[in-house]
Amino acid sequence: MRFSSNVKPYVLLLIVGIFLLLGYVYFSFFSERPNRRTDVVSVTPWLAPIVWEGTFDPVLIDNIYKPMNLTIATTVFAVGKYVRFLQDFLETAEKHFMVGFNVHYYVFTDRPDDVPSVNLNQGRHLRVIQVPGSNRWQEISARRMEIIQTTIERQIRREADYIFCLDVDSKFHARWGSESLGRLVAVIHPGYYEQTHDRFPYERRPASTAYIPMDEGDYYYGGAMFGGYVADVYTLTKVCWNRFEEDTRNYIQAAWQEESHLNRYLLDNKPSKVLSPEYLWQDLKAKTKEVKVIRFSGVIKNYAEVRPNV
Ligand code: UD2
Repeated sequence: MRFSSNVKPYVLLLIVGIFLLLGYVYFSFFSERPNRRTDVVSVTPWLAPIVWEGTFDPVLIDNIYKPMNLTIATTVFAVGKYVRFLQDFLETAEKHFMVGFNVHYYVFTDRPDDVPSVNLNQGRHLRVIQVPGSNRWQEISARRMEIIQTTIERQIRREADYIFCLDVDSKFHARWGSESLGRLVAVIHPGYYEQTHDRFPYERRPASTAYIPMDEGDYYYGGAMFGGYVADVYTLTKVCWNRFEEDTRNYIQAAWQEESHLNRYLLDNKPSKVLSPEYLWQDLKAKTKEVKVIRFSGVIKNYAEVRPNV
């Protein structure tokens, strides 16, 4: 069939139009846009959000939470030589962590004189609370549950709305904001997010109260961060500490101390929000393609040098 010369321009226009339409459809569906991630799971089977870059609008979410004038308690333990990590932790938190919110840091240490003086932004305060040292790092790490519980009872419940409990040997590298707020918040451990749950290092001995059978478990959560409403974190720390003590009375210590108890607790009490490993990375781990932003990451440390025992 031959087109007459005055039909040709219309056919060309039609072809160009079809190509433009196809291009639009392709970019709308396959390009990366805010609030759209197809390469990661962004909701749990119990319908809690899993927070990844690209699944939330930071401006919109801040506009919801900022007018509430919330106070966020942040606990951090710096016992023994771990006091050396405080400066970087606090300085980077002032740049990236809950910026624009009231933040109360509670620094627990046996070396109050070594707590660095860091310039804090408006609405942010730091309290130093003296705690005993120990010659066992396992005890320092696990007793955080007990000490957080008693400090919530004594003061935090009157001073804050939300609480985050964080490891000190870490730095913030990018926004950690109101998208992380929720009733009960946990973070997926960066070492296990690509593994199946039979590979998770849960406590596997039935004699421990942290026991999780091989066929159970949702995620492997990192002990370096948990948070939520003050009342919910209070119950979490109380239950975990009681179970830790019950184990001690039975001469057993869970594989990863309080982290094992945290994982058992969160299996029974599902978090209302789960943070992706963007919120708990490790400097020694190479960035993977799903992780678009590293927000908080553990520094490389010489365990034999910083811990009181190995
Ligand atoms: C993992 C967990 C950690 C904890 C621990 C339990 C991650 C990334 N980290 O880290 O949260 O569950 O396993 O075995 O999930 N601390 C002191 N002084 C010490 C020792 C520890 O202050 O001498 C505090 C400090 O705040 C530190 C935290 O306890 O950040 C955890 O200790 P760690 O960092 O040595 O534990 P690690 O790296 O095995």
